[in-house]
Amino acid sequence: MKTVFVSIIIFLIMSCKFNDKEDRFTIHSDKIMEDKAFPKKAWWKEAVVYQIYPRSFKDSNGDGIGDIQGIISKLDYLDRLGVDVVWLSPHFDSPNADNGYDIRDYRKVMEEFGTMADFDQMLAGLKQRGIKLIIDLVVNHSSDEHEWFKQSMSSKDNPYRDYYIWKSGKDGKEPNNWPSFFGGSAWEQAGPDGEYYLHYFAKKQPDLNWENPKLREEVYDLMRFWLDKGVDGFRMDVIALISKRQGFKDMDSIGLQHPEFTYAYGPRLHEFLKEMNQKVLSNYDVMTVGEAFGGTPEMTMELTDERNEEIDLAFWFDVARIGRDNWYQNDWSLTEFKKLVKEQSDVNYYNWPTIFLTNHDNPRTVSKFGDDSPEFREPSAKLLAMLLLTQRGTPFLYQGDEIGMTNFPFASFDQFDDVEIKGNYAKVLASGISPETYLEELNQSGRDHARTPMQWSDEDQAGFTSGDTSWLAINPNYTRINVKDNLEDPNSIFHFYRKLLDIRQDNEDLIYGDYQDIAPEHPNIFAYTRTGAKATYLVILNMSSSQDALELNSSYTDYQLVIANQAVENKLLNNTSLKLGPWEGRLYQKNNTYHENIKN
Ligand code: ISL
Ligand code: CA
Repeated sequence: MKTVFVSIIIFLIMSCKFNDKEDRFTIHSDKIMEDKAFPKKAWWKEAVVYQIYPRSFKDSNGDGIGDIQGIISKLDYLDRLGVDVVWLSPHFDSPNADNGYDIRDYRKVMEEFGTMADFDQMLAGLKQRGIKLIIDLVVNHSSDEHEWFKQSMSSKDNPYRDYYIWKSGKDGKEPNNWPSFFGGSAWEQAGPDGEYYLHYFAKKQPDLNWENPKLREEVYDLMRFWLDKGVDGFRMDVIALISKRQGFKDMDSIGLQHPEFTYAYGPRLHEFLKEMNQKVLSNYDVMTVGEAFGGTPEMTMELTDERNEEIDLAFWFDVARIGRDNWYQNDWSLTEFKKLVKEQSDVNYYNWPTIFLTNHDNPRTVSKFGDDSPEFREPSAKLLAMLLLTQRGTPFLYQGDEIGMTNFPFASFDQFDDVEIKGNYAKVLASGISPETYLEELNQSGRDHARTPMQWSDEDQAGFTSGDTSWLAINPNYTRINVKDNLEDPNSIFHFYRKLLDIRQDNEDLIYGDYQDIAPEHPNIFAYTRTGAKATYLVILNMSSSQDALELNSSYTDYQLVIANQAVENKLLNNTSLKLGPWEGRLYQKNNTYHENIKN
């Protein structure tokens, strides 16, 4: 009996699999779906996010500094591109010790950026276009010019004293050997009683004391202030650092090399985030994404597992920062990169990945992951767009990447603005690195690369400002790399992003489908599939500046070409050995239809 039953099953499968009628079906039984249990849908899983660094996006009043009216003047541009969410880097009142990541008043708009009326106009303008807005929540630290800190510093028994972290020195020195990320000690002496306050970042960024329930309530209040204005969520700055290890013990030499592992994922992090979710976030339909460097993928998933009710998404930096050791950019291999992408995407049913290759703290995507030479900048920028927009997870794009903006040619240190670069200068030289070497390394890894003003046209100042200077030098290549030329050229990087955004938003299986790297060991080609209920997609990316080939097994036939960054002769994939040109990227699709009757 059993053999009869088995042979029926085999017959069924064989007959279906090789049935050459139009309505042939691939075995896409419920079994696959049960195993993978279709992820729970959410708008923030389907959205593509575009990060704006307001200081560098668009200046409307000629002072050389980007502002909110400048953003408002470009809302139609964002709408045309087709992004769903804008992540706005800090827009709050700040002395700009760290370009807004040092907040002086959480309920006021930075003067250079405009007024609260401007902010409300921008928010309304985005909503009219169906674009959501998430803002930057910077609550690991504030500015030292915040009223809370002025009070806290004034005396030991001031009611705001414990809004920050104060310790007595030890043997006339800092309380312990913890370093700041921005050079020097993480402790600074201040106030009438000679105590030290903690600052993981610049001296002007004192860390807030999350052990203090009153401080936590202040944070929840300011979150409600912006959510009640209609903001759709938060990107949470260095959120994994808010719980401090209360022993404040000295670090050993290993810890000192990578302080982020000592600073991140402290003992009460999950407790604080659960409280924040319970008291604030759970009352709104919002999206939250935490900046979570300093942990493993498993630790990151602890933050975003929906059963834990903490935050929705997290940035895990091992992909975007591959090869990085502080400011050093070491070589890396594509196979290593693909392993990290798999780790990032291998989340369980209750998690959802983020996909990003840069942000305002990192070099330009095409310069680090592509080839920004005149010959290959365009094809490689388009190929990277395919990578970002066909992966499983929420893609985060960074302003300027949609036109292939490149790193800036820094020729001297005085061209840098970044407090992290300046703060580490003395420490780097003291370690025996020459200024030339540091400059060379920073020309690969410096944060200012991503902060040079947006290049809108080939006019003066790249159309960024009507003034004759801008707060940070504009890349001299703006005459050939700018939005205006991109909009006018149907084959531009911009229009390629726009088409890919359309394709992604129209094909649910590109969003929710399973991810499978089908050539993990290939040294130059990144090839993977995305398999969903209706269709299987095949993405083939030659991430090298030379021609290469990929052997596919015979199951990859009858795939239709959807889009490619270079002309492709045969739109139907029916041979199994593929030759790809330098930086050639292709997206194929095969529809999986299956008979309803087969299921019962
Ligand atoms: O990696 C870093 C520390 O070694 C920095 O590039 C960066 O500061 C870190 O990723 C944290 O970034 C966030 O917090 C900083 C701010 O300077 C960054 O711009 C922000 O993204 C302090 O608020
Ligand atoms: Ca301005």
